[in-house]
Amino acid sequence: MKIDAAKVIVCSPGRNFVTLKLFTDQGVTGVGDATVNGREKAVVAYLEEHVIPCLIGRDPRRIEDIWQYLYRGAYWRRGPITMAAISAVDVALWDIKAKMAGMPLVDLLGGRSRDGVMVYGHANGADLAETVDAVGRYIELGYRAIRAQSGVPGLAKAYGVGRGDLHYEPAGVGLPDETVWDTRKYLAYVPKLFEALRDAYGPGPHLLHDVHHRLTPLEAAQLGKALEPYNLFWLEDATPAENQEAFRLIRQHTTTPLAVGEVFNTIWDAKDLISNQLIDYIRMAVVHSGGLTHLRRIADFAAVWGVRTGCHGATDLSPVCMGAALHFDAWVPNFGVQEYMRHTEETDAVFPHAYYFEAGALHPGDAVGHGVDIDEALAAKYPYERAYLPVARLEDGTMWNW
Ligand code: KDG
Ligand code: MG
Repeated sequence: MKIDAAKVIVCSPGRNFVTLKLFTDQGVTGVGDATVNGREKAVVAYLEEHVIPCLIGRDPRRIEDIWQYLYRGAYWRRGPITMAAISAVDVALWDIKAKMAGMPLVDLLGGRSRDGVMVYGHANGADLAETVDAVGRYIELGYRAIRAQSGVPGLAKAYGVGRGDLHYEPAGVGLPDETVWDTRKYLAYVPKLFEALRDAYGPGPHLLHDVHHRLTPLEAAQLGKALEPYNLFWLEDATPAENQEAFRLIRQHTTTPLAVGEVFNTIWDAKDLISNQLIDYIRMAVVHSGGLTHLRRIADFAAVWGVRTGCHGATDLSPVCMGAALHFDAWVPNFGVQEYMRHTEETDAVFPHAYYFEAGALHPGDAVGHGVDIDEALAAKYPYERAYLPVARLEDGTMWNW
């Protein structure tokens, strides 16, 4: 059996997606997501110029060998572009293997460990009252876990506050939007938000919050401590994690559970955080961490240290990534939660999928493979548009972490 062709499809049904489709001489095809938000064309070139020529003629059943060939063989290892390209190949190959076996992918991974995958939705509002209402709407929709983000008094824009109730999309067409950040205003406000949420909805719902890399380790420790009375499910990306050791300081001061990892690419980015038990949830996504082959290893390593998974699932991760993630989540023994930020109707139409939402959980469905495809004719109607994530500056103009 041979891979006899490969195609990279770029489309923008509301936002940009990069999809790899692999073809075999036996007529079985597989698809993988290769989207890196705001740097899409870099992955396209990496795949087209450097990966696909090495794939043609290879046996698609040899997933491990192809993974090692692309990782070790590049010499210049790791990084988001390389690992997204490897992931796209890996997920397409698992899709092909599961289709050949006539099984949903979860059955190849070891079978289901649970009936549904608990997801958290994104509630947000321009102010405290709007955010409290938005959380209530998610509870009515059946969500058991909800991320709450709110506009901050005195700041014109805040991370996580979107344009509508059920959709939040940070990337914008054109050059990067500039936003202004002030840590003191934020820190004074967030505990009030979670106090109001617990007053309104009691101890039942799991509540989550994403700091989005904005704080220093000490400020993160202060926030974690201030939020302890409200029993968060997790506090995410409290400080930038290039320096894994930075989380030790946060950990020493608070028992609020910590989640990190959406921007990580390999096990090496998380090794110290996990083995020193500095975090509770590892957020790496199928698309940005080398696919299922690598993510499985990270999850097994995390299980040794009592760390659970909480895969990134923002809208820039395409339905192909979501499909693969749900098969992984349904299997992985140390599952925590899966992020679910709904795609638009246009995106859902371009990527027909077997997964569905029911009672606060996503279900991968019973289709063979990972259950997600791309409608190429429809995709062609939505050409690529250059788009970027926003950037952040402090009030005096200094660049900060968005
Ligand atoms: O591309 C960046 C987004 O995926 C990110 O800003 C979303 O932080 C995010 C989250 O937790 O979903
Ligand atoms: Mg995040």
